[in-house]
Amino acid sequence: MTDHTGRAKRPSLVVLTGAGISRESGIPTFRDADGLWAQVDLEDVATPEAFARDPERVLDFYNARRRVLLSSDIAPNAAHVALARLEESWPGDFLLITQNIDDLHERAGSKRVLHMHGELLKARCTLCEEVHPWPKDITLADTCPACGRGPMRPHVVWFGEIPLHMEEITQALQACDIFVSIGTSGTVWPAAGFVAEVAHRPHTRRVELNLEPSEQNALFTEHHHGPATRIVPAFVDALLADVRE
Ligand code: BJW
Repeated sequence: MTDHTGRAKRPSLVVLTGAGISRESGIPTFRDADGLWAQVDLEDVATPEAFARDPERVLDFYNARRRVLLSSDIAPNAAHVALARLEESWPGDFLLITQNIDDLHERAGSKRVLHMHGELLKARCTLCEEVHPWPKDITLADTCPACGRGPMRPHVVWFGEIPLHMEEITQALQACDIFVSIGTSGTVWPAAGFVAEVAHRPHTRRVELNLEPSEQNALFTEHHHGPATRIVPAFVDALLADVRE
């Protein structure tokens, strides 16, 4: 249903977030100069082949990141909080898709969150594939609490693996009126292609909020560049004012 200007009355909103939204909370991104891929080779830690070759190295990488995430100095920032407020007040359908494996959106109060690259605080059985809450280190000696047999792996999506929740994501993208991308370089697929998927419908509003123009910059209809803690709350205020008009 649309109003007299042709705008949807209860617009459907999809938000995609990446590592940039959590950087000001103290969690490093991947591809910035101080990012994780400047310290370790992704081929050594973020592929199924790496896990098969040297599981201890891969477990160490994720165990260290899990300990950082659970340390007392990590907390959601103003951008996470603004998105939770947006979901709470939004009059239409709302979906938050995150590429991040941290739980800062949930800690800020977001409810409808899909972690397409998995979750750091969960572990998955390599045999029965059951997923379990796992707020501690994963070791080679750990076995699956469900089947009692399988060694455990981080519940994350490595290169060459299929991201999670793709059916639900595709449906939401097909129905959305507004697509907002926050803090992602737009270099990792399929997330990098979401803006192109919604751009097939020319009237979809496509907003990029990022420190700098991303790889997909040209496909957005609107750009706001700067740190997430500044530009996300300001954008959320403006968007909510707009739908209340
Ligand atoms: C700020 C900020 C601040 C900083 N405020 N902003 C050739 C061509 C095309 C595709 C491929 C290809 N070869 C292989 C592929 C596919 C491959 C891929 O994309 N490779 C590319 C590298 C080319 N993709 C896959 O393999 C995926 N699977 C797949 O495609 O399966 C096939 C399939 C799909 C769909 C249906 C059916 C089948 C799996 C990808 C898995 C990605 N995994 C990782 C690691 C695991 C989780 C973890 O360890 O945390 O996920 S890689 C890493 O990159 C992580 C991230 O989620 C992901 C995206 O990174 P993100 O979030 O964009 O971070 P950065 O660092 O890149 O960018 C941060 C941005 O923030 C920057 O722009 C900054 O400027 C900005 N920023 N500070 C605002 N304060």
